[in-house]
Amino acid sequence: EAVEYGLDAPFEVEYHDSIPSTNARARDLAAAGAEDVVVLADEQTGGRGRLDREWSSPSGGVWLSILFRPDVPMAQAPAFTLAASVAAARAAREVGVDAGIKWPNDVLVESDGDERKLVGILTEMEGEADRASWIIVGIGVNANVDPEDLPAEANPTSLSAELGDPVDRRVFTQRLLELFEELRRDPETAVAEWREYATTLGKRVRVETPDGVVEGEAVAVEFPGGLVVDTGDERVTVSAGDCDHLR
Ligand code: BTX
Repeated sequence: EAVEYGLDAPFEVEYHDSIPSTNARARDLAAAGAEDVVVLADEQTGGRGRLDREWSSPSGGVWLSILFRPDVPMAQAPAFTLAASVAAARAAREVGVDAGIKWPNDVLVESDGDERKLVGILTEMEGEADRASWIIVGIGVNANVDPEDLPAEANPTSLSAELGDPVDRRVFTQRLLELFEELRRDPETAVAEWREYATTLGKRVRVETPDGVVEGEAVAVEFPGGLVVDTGDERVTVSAGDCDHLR
């Protein structure tokens, strides 16, 4: 199904039927001096997740990267990841898919303890500590894709699989971009809404951070996106890592 995007976004939108990775393309555009651009693709042949993992991106998804140059310290970049996950979860909810957020960046559909992955977000940045030069927020939504075409070990799902019908990708993408634009400028609302959608809070978690493993109860999320874990001895705020929900 070809998509006539014609987005009415506050950005320039560059559309590709097929591209290795919209994040990689946005990085090239950033290096060439571009300011605000959205790169959007129907299919990615070399989609990337965090830590250089593969992100499976068959035709029918919404694979996009938003390049912008906010005047913020690099340490605030996680706030944009958080805004993106809230935007994606709300856009999914608006089309009828009851999405939740697993810290820090997974948007998933949960039922009976089963967590099915719907969206992945990869934020990249460059600049000086006190001022990012550019930020790229990559959002991958399994929109109209068959979960059987995605890696089974990730327990993936898609909007079309949850709904039983394809979504209008133009409308969905337009809304996703609008919500992201709104929420990235309004971190208080983003954090409050994150808390509302969070499936992580109140759960026992095991977080693998770059500095080691933290295990305990997830008790809060703090601006710009840290997770507060009560280990029993102390409260630790982790700002990045892979999080597992424990039973
Ligand atoms: P992540 O590191 O949290 O998740 C990557 C893991 O998710 C993979 O190792 C695999 O197990 C699983 N996985 C791979 N593809 C899918 C999929 N389609 N659905 C569900 N699970 C999957 C998440 O990284 C960040 C992903 C960002 C993707 C966007 S798409 C647009 C932009 N361009 C690009 O190359 N990446 C971003």
